[in-house]
Amino acid sequence: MPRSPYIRYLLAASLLLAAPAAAQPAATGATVRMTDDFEFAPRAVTIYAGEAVEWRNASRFKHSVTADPRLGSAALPQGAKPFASGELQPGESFRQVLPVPGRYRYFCTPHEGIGMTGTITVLPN
Ligand SMILES: [Cu+2]
Repeated sequence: MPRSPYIRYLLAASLLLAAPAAAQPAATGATVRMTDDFEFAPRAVTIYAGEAVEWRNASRFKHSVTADPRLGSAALPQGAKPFASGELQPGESFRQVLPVPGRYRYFCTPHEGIGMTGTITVLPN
């Protein structure tokens, strides 16, 4: 049985209503480069709650973004979920939305021992 034009209209309208939430990614509050000198640059960034931080591996080496206290010297505000990029190849990037305000300390798994760490301050909005 063919769908009536009215049903098709309802379907189209519901898709339009659903679209904005799915199509609007969180704003990028800060971008951090992962360098050949085994550093996060800048090492400390500040964003507002609900924004994303984006990391780009701009080096010749593999790096990671690891904010999980079970895996090393990371620290998260109360109620924040641990996150980890896994291994990022040269040229790859990783993005994390942070809805919980507070101070985050993260590290690079292969280079934590030589001081490749960073902090994020998430301000309430
Ligand atoms: Cu690294």
